[in-house]
Amino acid sequence: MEDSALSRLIVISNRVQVPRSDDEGAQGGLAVALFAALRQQKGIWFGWSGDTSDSRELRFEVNSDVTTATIDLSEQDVEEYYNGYANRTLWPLFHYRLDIAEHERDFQGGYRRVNQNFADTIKSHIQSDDLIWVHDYHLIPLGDILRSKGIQNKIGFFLHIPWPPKRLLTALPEHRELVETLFAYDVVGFQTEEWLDSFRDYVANHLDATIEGDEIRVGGRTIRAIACPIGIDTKDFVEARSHKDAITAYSRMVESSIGRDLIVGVDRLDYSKGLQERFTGYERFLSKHPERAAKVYLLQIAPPTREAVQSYRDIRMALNAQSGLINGTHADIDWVPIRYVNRGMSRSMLGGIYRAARIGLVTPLRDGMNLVAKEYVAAQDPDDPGVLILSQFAGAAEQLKEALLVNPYSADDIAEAIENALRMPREERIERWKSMFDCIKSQDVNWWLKKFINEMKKF
Ligand code: GDG
Repeated sequence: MEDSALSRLIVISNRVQVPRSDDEGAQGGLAVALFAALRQQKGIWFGWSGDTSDSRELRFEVNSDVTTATIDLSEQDVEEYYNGYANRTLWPLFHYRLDIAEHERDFQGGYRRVNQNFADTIKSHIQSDDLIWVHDYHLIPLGDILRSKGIQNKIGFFLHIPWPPKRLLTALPEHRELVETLFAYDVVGFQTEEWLDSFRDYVANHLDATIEGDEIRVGGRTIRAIACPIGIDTKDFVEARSHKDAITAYSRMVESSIGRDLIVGVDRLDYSKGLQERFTGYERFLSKHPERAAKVYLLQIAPPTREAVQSYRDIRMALNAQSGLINGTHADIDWVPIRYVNRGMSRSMLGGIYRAARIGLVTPLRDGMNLVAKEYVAAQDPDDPGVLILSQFAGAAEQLKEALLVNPYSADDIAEAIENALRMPREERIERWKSMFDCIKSQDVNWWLKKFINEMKKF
């Protein structure tokens, strides 16, 4: 095998989506991070095109120096693999939502079939010295399937979402088979020490693993399991402050906020993001602090996602009702407490909006990392930064300790944090912001990429 410094990187993820700065919509942090990774290192990004058809053709394209290779999925694949096993079984279970996780054999079959199909399609394009990096819960068994087809390259896997505690995971009927497939990889990465601990706890108890430092041995295979928190392209985000859309968005926010403090939330419309609890917490704040009425407002940007799944349609309806009720109860003739925007903004506009906000309200009930928290910090004015209110259950809380950390289930906690943030003196805001900014600057997306790839090379 040649020196892996010269290796190509083959990134495999569910969706391939080349981000553009003028894109309006939640591309998700994964797409932005993977694109940045591939711009650094020559390679191919392989995955689903997002289109549905019965074609099995692999299409290559080059976009901004990144080669993408995509395939379509059939309607049945989308239903069973994507809407089914990925988004109705694994996503809720890994976000501690046992109550809505569905367990259907058809979903499991579709998941296996699409993973097989990915492996069959990519196999002939793999060269002997390529590094292969598989991403996220959609593709857990892919490495194992590639090994069964004779692929001996170094293969890494990174999980973008939380790893649940072992008692929760055992609710998945095929938990053991699924976790065993992870031992086909060389390196398995998690966002935080907490998710890594849960993984180690599971394999020690259910797979009789031998654990020595980062190395975990099960049967005849040893993997390195590490915590490797994903970052944002901090430099790019800071530079984007001067983009004309960012400046326009900033001015629009400042002009429409006169005399009012802006609190901002930006999330894909997903039950894991804690939007209902956030609205309840904000309403508690309004009720406890009538003197703040008309002096603040919450801008919640929440582009809908995964609308083929019922639980996502349910949360959308619930939030429409809840925001309407809060506005109906508290609004005045010249003030609405919540501006609830159900569509995406361009990334540059988001930068301007974050910057104009006195508070970034990021309160997921459970989140692998949460990049919005980091983007909010990156966008702030160093001389007069806003305050980040962050859920203690977001992976980002392990790094951003100077945020105001809250329990997102507690309306009182959220209400109190909002009041504390509004009262926080400038010196304290600067001090907290500086230490968070140092963290996202040193542990940015390039740091994450290098750290993971170096782990693969260590083997
Ligand atoms: C998964 C994990 C982990 C949102 N609204 C708009 C928009 N966004 C962008 C944000 C941010 C991204 O989407 C969301 O990233 P998050 O990290 O917050 O959440 P997930 O999509 O759930 O991502 C998560 C991540 O993977 C990476 O590992 O952090 O825990 O769940 O970049 O800015 N972008 C645009 N318009 C919007 O309206 N352009």
